[in-house]
Amino acid sequence: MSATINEILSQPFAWENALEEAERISSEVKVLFDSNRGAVVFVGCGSTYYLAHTAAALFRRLTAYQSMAVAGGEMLLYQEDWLGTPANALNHHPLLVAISRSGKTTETLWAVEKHRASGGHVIAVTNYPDSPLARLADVTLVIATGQEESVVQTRSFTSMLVGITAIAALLGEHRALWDSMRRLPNSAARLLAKYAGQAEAVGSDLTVDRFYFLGSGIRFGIACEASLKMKEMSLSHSEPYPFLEFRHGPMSMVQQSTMLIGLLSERNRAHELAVLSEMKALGARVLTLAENDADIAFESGIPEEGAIALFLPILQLLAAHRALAKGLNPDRPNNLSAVVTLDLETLGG
Ligand code: F1P
Repeated sequence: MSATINEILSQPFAWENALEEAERISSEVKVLFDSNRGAVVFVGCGSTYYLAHTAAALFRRLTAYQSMAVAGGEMLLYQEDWLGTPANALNHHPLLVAISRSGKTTETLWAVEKHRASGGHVIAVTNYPDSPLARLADVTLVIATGQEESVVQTRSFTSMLVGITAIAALLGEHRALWDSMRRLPNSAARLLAKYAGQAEAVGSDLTVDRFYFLGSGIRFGIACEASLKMKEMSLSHSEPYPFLEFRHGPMSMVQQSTMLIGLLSERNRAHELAVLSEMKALGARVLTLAENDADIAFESGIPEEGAIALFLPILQLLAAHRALAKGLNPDRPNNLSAVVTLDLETLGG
């Protein structure tokens, strides 16, 4: 079996570690947040940029902190376009949360070094404790069991997501949410056991030639990550959209060979299902994921903020099986390396 599929199936163990580590460092993190008067800026690249998006949305919902996500490369080249001038609320002594599986990505490290040089504080989230990023941060959330062989992020991504979600629940003093998250690892194991076969069947159906992942609010960053997995592993046309956005142009692409994958919410399900049924009427195939009443039902009993990582394991498996069905190796994605490093000197960075 491929390393990627093994890592996808072993996620529940890494999530256990993520919850333990988040609880262990939560008081150190709270000290930094309490002393911070600015916004919270989450920084990452590729998958970890989409994790930053999700983290910022969760922090906006669960804590009192003004939160924003910016890609590492954009912090490098266009920080003021994203955060405004230093006088602007977002850019006035923000707290940086740098997210990086490897802890080595050049743009992310550069953003951290620049922020520290200006006297700013940094929290790092990574899977590698002895990484350059971990060494630069004031406080580091390390989930070592999220480390993986495969280039494409799977177990690493969700382990860092679970850790960050737990930190948001603890900082926001959502005690019941934090307690319910302890059920996450078992929920993920049950989900993988129940739906792995369906993920293989759908992933192996090569009559589908394009995918649209629809997710709104806190789920949009997850839709982006799921779409990136489909691209990276199976070299398929794949795009993410907020649900209602899909009607404003992208639906022009719908045909019999199109699959829409809907990451359903609890409170706006009617609006979201309406989009999916309209696209089904145009010939699209539809797959839904949600806490309940869906093709892939989590049935975790965990509130949606705490259960958000549950959207990914089955979608990761689906992408990996599509790669295998196309004769590709998900462990060796086309053109990609596990870490992108740049020579900023020659680039005048
Ligand atoms: C960032 C990243 C990944 C991508 C690929 C190359 O790595 O862009 O998101 O999937 O593996 O590197 P990191 O900063 O999270 O280590």
